Amino acid sequence: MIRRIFALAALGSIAFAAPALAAPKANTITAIGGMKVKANGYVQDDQRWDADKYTVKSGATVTLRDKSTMGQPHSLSLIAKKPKGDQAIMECKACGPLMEAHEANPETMEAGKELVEAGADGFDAAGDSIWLPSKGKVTFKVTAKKGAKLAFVCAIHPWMLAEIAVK
Ligand SMILES: [Cu+2]
Repeated sequence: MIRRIFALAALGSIAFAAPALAAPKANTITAIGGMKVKANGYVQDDQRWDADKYTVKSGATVTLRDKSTMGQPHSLSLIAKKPKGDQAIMECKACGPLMEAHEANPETMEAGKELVEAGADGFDAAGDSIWLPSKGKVTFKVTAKKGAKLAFVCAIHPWMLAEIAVK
């Protein structure tokens, strides 16, 4: 009986030892996830960034990659403040103007303008935005000062909200 309990305890520890989500690669932000549809049930779109918060040094170049599976583009767009609550998130007041600034074509989902600079050069102000084509890889420079917190959204999938902490 004692032996059996030990065996169960060992199994339990194996379950707990399952690998946690790998930490994102330094200076890299990746779009991941896809969509699941249940007939007469739901649509579950879990396209997302691979972390909620990234820490990047002021002046660093960040690589943005798409590894999501729906064949859709994304954008990394700085916003003044992360919206709170389902409705505010889905309404995404910033998203329409961001799509316009990118000269996005809603039919082809291509951007006429891949980089939108709102403030000074580089990413430091709300409205700075870069387009990430499906399966693409682009880079941008974080020029905000140390201590800044840059909230960002994907203008196409407004629940893709995360933050860059500048160190
Ligand atoms: Cu997106």
